[in-house]
Amino acid sequence: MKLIVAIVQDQDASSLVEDLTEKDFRVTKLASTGGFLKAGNTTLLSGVEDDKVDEVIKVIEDNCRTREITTSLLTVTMPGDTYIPYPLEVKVGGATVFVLDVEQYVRI
Ligand code: 2BA
Repeated sequence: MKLIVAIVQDQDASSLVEDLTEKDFRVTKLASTGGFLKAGNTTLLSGVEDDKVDEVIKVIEDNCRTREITTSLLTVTMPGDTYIPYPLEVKVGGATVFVLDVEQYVRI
């Protein structure tokens, strides 16, 4: 068995969870925050049989889009806490996916 950890954009999360559950995959949705942008994103956990991993990744691909995001990060440039915002363009990926081996899976 594998545990799929997928970090996706909030906008894509609902349709992705819907598609996964429609296909009988179990999924847990967590609210998360990206370390770089410090903006909300969604982390999904899904435990699946080894032979289903590709199918889940395909569903993720079908639902998640790459987006250009313009944001403004704050930086401290002066002693005395002067904050200067500067615009930053980043391409946020459709999804960041980790596939981990599961040692044991128990449902009680
Ligand atoms: P954030 O850390 O908020 O990153 C958002 C986007 O900012 C990233 O998109 C990337 O385009 C850019 N970015 C991140 N760190 C950067 C850096 N040091 N320099 C320049 N640009 C940077 P994605 O790569 O698609 O990542 C989207 C979200 O997925 C991330 O949000 C983070 O929450 C998660 N993530 C990505 N890679 C990860 C990893 N190796 N481990 C854990 N979480 C990861």
